[in-house]
Amino acid sequence: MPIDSEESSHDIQFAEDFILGVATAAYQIEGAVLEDGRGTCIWDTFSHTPGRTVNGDTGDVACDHYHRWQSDLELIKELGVDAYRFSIAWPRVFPHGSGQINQRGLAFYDRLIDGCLERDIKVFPTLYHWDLPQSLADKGGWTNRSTADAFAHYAATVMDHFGDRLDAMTTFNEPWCSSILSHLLGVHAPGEKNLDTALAVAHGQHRAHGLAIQAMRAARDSVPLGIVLNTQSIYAASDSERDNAAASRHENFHNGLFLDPLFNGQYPSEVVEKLGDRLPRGWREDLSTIAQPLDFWGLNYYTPMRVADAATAEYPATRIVDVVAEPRTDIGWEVDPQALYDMLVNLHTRYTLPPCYITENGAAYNHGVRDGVVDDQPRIDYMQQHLVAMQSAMNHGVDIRGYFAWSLMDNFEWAEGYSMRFGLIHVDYTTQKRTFKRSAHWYQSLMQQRRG
Ligand code: GCO
Repeated sequence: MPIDSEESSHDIQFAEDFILGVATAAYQIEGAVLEDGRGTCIWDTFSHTPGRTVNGDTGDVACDHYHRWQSDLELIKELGVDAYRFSIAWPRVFPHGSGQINQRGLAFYDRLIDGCLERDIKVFPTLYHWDLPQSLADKGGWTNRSTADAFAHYAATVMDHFGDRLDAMTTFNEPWCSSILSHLLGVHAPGEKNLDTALAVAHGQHRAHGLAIQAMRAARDSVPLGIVLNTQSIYAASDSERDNAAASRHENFHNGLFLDPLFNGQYPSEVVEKLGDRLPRGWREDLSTIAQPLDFWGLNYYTPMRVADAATAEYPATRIVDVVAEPRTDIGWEVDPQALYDMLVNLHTRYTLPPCYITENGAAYNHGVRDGVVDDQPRIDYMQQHLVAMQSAMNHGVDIRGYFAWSLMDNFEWAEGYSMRFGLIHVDYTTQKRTFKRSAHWYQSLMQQRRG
């Protein structure tokens, strides 16, 4: 069903308890990478490796949020949002991934979380937003089963310490990125290109997720727990039989490799048939640990994926193609809100899922400040269209409980460095000056309109 594109997001009647928020991630905004006992993570290593990021940008300083957290919380308060989604940096809590706890790391998140509560902002942390402690990476990272055990201990430690003040907690942010994009496609840290490693990392992260859910529930069973995925609508690049078959294979490999073990307690049968002998030994015994019941799941959505057949390549034997010219954002991602609707309804039909939060949605538009104003109308249009698509999916019966804009402010966009701006708030990285973009004022008005 086409979404009602005439509807404006200001017409959307959000339920009173529908959460509207903003999202960030530790390595993308905090900076202070050598401060207060923080250990090194794989993104420190990767971003300092020549050629890995645009302009050789690193997260060494980023938005200096580690020092500016109070004024940044004031900005979140000024936006009027209900909740703040951020990530806790594992290497701040356990500089080497396990062993000695870094009390100064815990203290930073005490300040941040207490600062949210003082401002009546709900707290939605993520445990792992890609900053794996380098010490663990040096011992095999997620391919080493002991890393999952260390993650579970980190999760239990965080829940023990902060659990009385959390509104939710998610284990992983986009495990597809921290397994496939990073170990098969080589784009993210550690920049490997090996299918066997990528599969072992994906499985290792799945097992870590399951162990962490068990450990956090044992520590405190009152906090809603979930995971954040970046499933995408996968479309065939043409109406040929080969491209349609390619889209089906890619659906299994891109989405099913994550959704199926987490929510069906098994890998897609096609993945087992084609790659089962390349999954880590004993993978079947881990499936029951992986498929822990969840209170919710998070969807990070930006753009669809269009694939064509790549017959000579190894499974899934697909290639991503750009067949739709416009509209695109400044990072080159196609703008297609219908694809958000399609995917939400498709997953709702095919899986038994817990309630959903849109944990990230936003766009890269690199408008600068002119006379104190950042006129980013395309970002307002993008968000408006996707909120309408989300509402249409909700009208179709999809249980969506909230929407978090990516991102609160411009930040380190991984391999793109600071060249791509996703923020509602502009950041001048030379002066660290924050400036509300027009989209921030628009989002603020959405909050005000909702509150009446
Ligand atoms: C992701 C990450 C964010 C990105 C954002 C834009 O979804 O990839 O969670 O860290 O910055 O999505 O790429």
